[in-house]
Amino acid sequence: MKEVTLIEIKEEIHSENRKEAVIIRDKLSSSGTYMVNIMSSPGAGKTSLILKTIEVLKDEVGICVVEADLDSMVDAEKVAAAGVESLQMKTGGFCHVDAFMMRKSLDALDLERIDLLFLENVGNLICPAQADTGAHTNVVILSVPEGDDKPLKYPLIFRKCETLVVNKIDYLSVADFNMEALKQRARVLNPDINIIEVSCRTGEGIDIWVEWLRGKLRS
Ligand SMILES: Nc1nc2c(ncn2[C@@H]2O[C@H](COP(=O)(O)OP(=O)(O)OP(=O)(O)O)[C@@H](O)[C@H]2O)c(=O)[nH]1
Ligand SMILES: [Mg+2]
Repeated sequence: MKEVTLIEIKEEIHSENRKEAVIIRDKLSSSGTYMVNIMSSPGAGKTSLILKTIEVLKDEVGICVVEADLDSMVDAEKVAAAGVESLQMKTGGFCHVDAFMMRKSLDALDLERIDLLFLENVGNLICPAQADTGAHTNVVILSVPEGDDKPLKYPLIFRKCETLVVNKIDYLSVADFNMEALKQRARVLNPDINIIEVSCRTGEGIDIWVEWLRGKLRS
């Protein structure tokens, strides 16, 4: 009988990715660029939150947005129309961004001019949670219409994020959504999680989000 050779591909890929992510974070830090990785399911409001942030911070700090999508330039064009540099990363079917993809994007950017770099990750609550992109902070957006049970179903992404933005709170009056239950479920997974409630439609809570970002940029 022959011996079976076992190669742990998944662990090897993750470990290579982690090393690359450390290199990216160092590179960003040395150019004074703070990177925010924004994750959510499709349509929760990633682009909307980025556009709202641009409205407030555009004249204060140098902003750039890396948009990751399976296909299309739709979101990058919205960012460009808002007067901010954007880069569209077509993942060609990949359901998340990893550090190697991020490295390619950074090579195309002049980091010296960028204080705040957003990555809008691919819309997906599962795969993006598994890869370190090199970002300084991870943000997850959950929108009210998605339901308050999502931390129970997709725990990893809630464990990996520093901040949970609950978007579309303008729907609260008509939705079957229990904010306290959501917060409690998120805190069981991640006791230090920072939770910010916003509506990108009405602008409610955006000041709190922007203040949190300003604090990060100062630190
Ligand atoms: N009512 C309401 N609608 C919102 C809010 N935020 C975003 N939307 C709408 O929700 C839809 C999706 O928002 P996007 O910002 O494109 O969501 P996304 O997460 O970037 O979507 P993908 O990039 O496709 O994953 C758009 O029609 C927005 O106008 C909000 O706070 N309230
Ligand atoms: Mg988008």
